[in-house]
Amino acid sequence: MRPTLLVSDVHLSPVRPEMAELFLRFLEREARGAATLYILGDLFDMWIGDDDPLPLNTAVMDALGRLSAAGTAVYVMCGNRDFLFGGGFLRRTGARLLPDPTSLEMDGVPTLLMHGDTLCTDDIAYQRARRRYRRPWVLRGFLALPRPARVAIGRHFRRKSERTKRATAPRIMDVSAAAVEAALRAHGYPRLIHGHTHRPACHLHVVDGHRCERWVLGDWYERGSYLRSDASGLTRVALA
Ligand SMILES: [Mn+2]
Repeated sequence: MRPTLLVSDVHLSPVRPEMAELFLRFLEREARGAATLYILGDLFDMWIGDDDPLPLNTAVMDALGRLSAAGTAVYVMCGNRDFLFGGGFLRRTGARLLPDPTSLEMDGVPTLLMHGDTLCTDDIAYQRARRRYRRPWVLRGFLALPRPARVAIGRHFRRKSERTKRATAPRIMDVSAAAVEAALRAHGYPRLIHGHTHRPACHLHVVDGHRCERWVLGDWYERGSYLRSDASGLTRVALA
């Protein structure tokens, strides 16, 4: 049986070319042997539409396309940095969009997949802003703008988000225990996998008497990592 691999928060950006190289190598090597690759959000640091001609974006889309064509099923969930994937991206990559949350069975274990930002319910300002800018008419209006305007707006929001991140207490930006418990309860336990917080770990939660695991994926700012699921369970693998 070929394994299932999961990554998130690769945050691909031309400012980190060595991480882009590492991710492209991961797609050519480790991911080739996988039955399924789940990308749980924030694959790109910024996605202003499928028509961005950035060489990095096209290289990654084509590498995902080759991976899909070689027989690995690729699923992409939107993150808070890249929630504007459209038909162009999906056709070129052969990937399928994965709703957030998605619950499925992974190697026999019922598992809930999320990006993770919706679990950070103590960050009230962020949740309010998220509801505002994810309205369908806002997204449609944004995508109708000329590309340079979208790039400028995207950069503005990225800078703003980095400023807020520095000014907000780390506890506020982590997931809330109540939101984790509610998600596990709503989806029938016992395992949740998410990214977003960049705090890789495996936490144990007891929810309504059920022992649950919460696996947090790591980011790819300084090194790469992924989770691998097979019949023996989940393992975290670090890339050099
Ligand atoms: Mn995120």
